[in-house]
Amino acid sequence: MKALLVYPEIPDTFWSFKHILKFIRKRAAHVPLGLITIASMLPDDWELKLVDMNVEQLTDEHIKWADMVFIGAMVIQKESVKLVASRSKAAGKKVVAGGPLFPSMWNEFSDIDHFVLNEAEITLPFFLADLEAGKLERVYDTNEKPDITTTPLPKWELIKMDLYASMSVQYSRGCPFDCEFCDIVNLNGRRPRVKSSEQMVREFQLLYNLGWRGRLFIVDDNFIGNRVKVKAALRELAKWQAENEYPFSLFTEASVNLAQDQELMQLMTAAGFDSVFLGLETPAEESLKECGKYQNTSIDLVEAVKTIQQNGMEVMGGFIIGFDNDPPNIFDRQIKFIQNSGVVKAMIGLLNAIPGTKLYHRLREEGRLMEGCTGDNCDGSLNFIPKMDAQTLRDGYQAVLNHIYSPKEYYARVLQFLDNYKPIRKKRIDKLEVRAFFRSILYLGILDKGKNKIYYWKLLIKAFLFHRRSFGEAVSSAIFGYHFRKLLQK
Ligand code: B12
Repeated sequence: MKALLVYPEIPDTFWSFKHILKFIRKRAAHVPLGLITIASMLPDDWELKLVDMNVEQLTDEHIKWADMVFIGAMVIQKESVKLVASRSKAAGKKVVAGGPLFPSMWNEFSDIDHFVLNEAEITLPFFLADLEAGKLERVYDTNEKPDITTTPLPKWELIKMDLYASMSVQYSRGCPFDCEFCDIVNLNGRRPRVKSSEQMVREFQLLYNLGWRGRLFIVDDNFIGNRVKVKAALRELAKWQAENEYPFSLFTEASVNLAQDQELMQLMTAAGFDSVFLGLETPAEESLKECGKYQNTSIDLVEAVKTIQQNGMEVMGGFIIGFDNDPPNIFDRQIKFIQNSGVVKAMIGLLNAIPGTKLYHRLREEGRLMEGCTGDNCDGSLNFIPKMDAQTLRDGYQAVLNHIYSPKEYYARVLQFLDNYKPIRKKRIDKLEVRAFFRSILYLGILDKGKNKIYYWKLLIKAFLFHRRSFGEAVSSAIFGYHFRKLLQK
């Protein structure tokens, strides 16, 4: 069997970091971990090829080569999935699909023959057994949540590592919280399931042996969902990182209660974490309650961000506008909230009702749901009728983006962050970063518009004089600012 694994195109979004990639000569920020994980679950005697359309083109030759085309995707890749499926179908190939896009939307894809839904550790063996027996069904599904200590190591040899800015490893699945807009409760459940510490060390060692050095994304829903177990794993990973001279700088996603656990923050930085993404969402307490994000109501969110920064990790934040309870002054409040927190990389989105979420079901019951969830929370689209006038909401949202990503406010936020950030160890500067630095001088210090150049040089000088240990963060923040300006300002 010749199986072609295809990862469809992700449009230019907040997370694609497309405008940054030219600074570091990479084609994509992240690897398709789901696909290379299922690749290890396919029979040993199958021939496999992977095409990640974010780093290379899917050609007719690729499709012609295959007996079966396997597609993995999340909502944002929906349009590209349809094109890949129809091209494969037209070439007479069987098309199989899995990944977070499909559990709640599989019946929208008529060109896909078989769906292997939810976690493949459970559903893929049934598909493979039926394939062997020659009696395939259209949908393979389960409510069961597998023990991920049995998940195999990803098939990294399918990935052209040089083309990516970071690699990915997963430690846990599931999140104990139950936020109304999030898909995780449905997909991965509320009881966090974790890998063993030894398994994590094996995953790190494999990437190290394959020559990877640099950024490593721990792609968990909430890395600190099981605090006892994660602390044990972090002790092992810290030991491994120290023995190998910290080859990987780690980042992940977590809940805001991280700020209340000093030991956990220390263990994370000891293991090499230098940044963490938090769902901060909104300063409006009534909106936090509305979406069930109670964990954010019992804590001062701005202080929590500062505590984490002081403990050696940059905080990236997710913010949402468009809750039913958002007051009319939400736009100004979000601006102040973001500026005060010093969250440089602030992902501000309009609320999206992703199919399958509790929010989606509530809005449908209330007759407020509209067609067309793009999956991109930063494209200004709405797939429901908001309580606030829709145009006021869109205009206000765009005004927030224009304000916080204006060079003046953005660079002020970077300085605010540098004032507060206490890096634990000096950043390793590699060839890639030196190249990015020189390119930033060219694009931001020479070719950028008048005033923007001044902000850039002011930042570099201040960082050099007062924040020398964080100089790398200052440069990379300036580069990220360029991506956000290009993408989000109108
Ligand atoms: C890493 C990650 C990203 C990375 C993507 C990296 C990449 N190259 O894909 C980045 C940071 C770019 C990202 C961005 C976004 N993401 Co994201 N992301 C994740 C995260 C945390 C982990 C994904 C992962 O690698 N998991 C590890 C692998 C092993 O698991 P998996 O992919 O689910 O694969 C398993 C099964 O799904 C299945 N499977 C997967 N593929 C295939 C293929 C076949 C053929 C088969 C048979 C089976 C199969 O088998 C695997 C083993 O069980 C997930 C949450 C999660 N736990 O999955 C959210 C998640 C996928 N993201 C989500 C969302 C909403 C987004 C954003 C829209 C967020 C936003 N608000 O802007 C953006 C959109 C993209 C963009 N560019 O802007 C949603 C998707 C919802 C949906 N129904 O599609 C998720 C589920 C999180 C959530 N809270 O709801 N994301």
